[in-house]
Amino acid sequence: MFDVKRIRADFPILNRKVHDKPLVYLDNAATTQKPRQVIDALVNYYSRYNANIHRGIHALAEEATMAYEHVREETAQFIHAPSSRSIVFTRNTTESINLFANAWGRSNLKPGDQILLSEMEHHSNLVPWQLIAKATGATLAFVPVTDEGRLELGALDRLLTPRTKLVAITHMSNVLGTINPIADIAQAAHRVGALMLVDGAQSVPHLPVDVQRLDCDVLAFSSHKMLGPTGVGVLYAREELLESMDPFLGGGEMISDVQLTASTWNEIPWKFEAGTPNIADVIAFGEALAYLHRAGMSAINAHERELTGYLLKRLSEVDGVTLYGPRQLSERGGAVSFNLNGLHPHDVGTVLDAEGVAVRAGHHCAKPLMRHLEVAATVRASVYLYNTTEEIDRLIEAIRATQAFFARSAHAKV
Ligand code: C6P
Repeated sequence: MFDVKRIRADFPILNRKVHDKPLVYLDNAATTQKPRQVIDALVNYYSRYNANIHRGIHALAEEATMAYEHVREETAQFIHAPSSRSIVFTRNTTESINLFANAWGRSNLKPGDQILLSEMEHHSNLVPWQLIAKATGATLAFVPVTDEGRLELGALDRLLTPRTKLVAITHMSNVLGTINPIADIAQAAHRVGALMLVDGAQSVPHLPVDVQRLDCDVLAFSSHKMLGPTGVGVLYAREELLESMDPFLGGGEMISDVQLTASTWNEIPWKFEAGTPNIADVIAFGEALAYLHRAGMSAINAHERELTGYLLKRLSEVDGVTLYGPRQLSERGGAVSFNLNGLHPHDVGTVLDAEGVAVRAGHHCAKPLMRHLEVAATVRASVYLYNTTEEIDRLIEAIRATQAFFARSAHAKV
């Protein structure tokens, strides 16, 4: 059985109060909380074997190198990558996509080529492509979003042409919660000879993800959204692709030989990890992966699905709530956006915070999608493995308190 009580006991922060109320943390799509195993790994590294990696011949350097490289293996296993040579550590999803956009895009795109994105992309999977398109003369095209918050997949036939060189799409929308059928999109992309890049920032933390089943060429995700520390991202790319690409950043670690006017490159994946990496946080990320593996990604997903169903049901019972994104649980994850009639999302977020409930309110770094939804912002509650239905009840009570608060102030103004 999925033992939420036992899981919660591993997260010290969940015991704290906010504004004198027990914290209800429902901002997991922004970043997740950390179990003590991850926090302890950081303290253990700095207190016992802090050293630079790959360079030293002393015991500490060897231990740190072993631990860091072991996490590369664990990361490969977590997403079912055939080899850890496909795993590049970066700072976050944003950096992973920028790395790929620059290292691959600058030498593979030319005027007339097309990059196919979607209207529901986070700015991290949009702005890097705008920059590369400008630099190379390639153009951008977009899969539209339907009124139900799904991708309009029927448009793929029209949008995918031999000019399409890359399809870059999110696996799960951080606003709508929509889970996109990546394997189908990848198949269509490959039919026209395009590569498939997946933004996995919201999916890898919540679903079992298998890069071989998805048949994607590239996958980007962030440690901090899956119980790990901030400052660690992952770029997975097929080995041949990484082999064929020039480095993005130059400096220490990423070279094989350096002459005054030219250099040769280290093997993959180190060719893409210039300078001293984020050793401590990568090692602690390994503890996050182990934690998720022990809990079981399918069990986590089933728990979240139950919470999401309950959250959608309870929200739809509240008068004046507009919900965004698909209702079918098989098509969505646990990031749930909504608005309350007549209330600004930031005001809602502020009153919820006063009740001890942490949600996000804003454009969620998806401004084109906000324009499509014809809103400036939404309130977003997002669940994870440690959340409970009682916490969702607290959210609903807090929403009703918010409505009552603003109804009173409107009344007082008259
Ligand atoms: N979304 C949110 O509150 P970074 O910041 O690089 O770790 O992740 C970027 C990113 C990329 N793609 C998707 C789908 C995302 O949701 C995010 C991060 C957070 O929704 C912060 S804006």
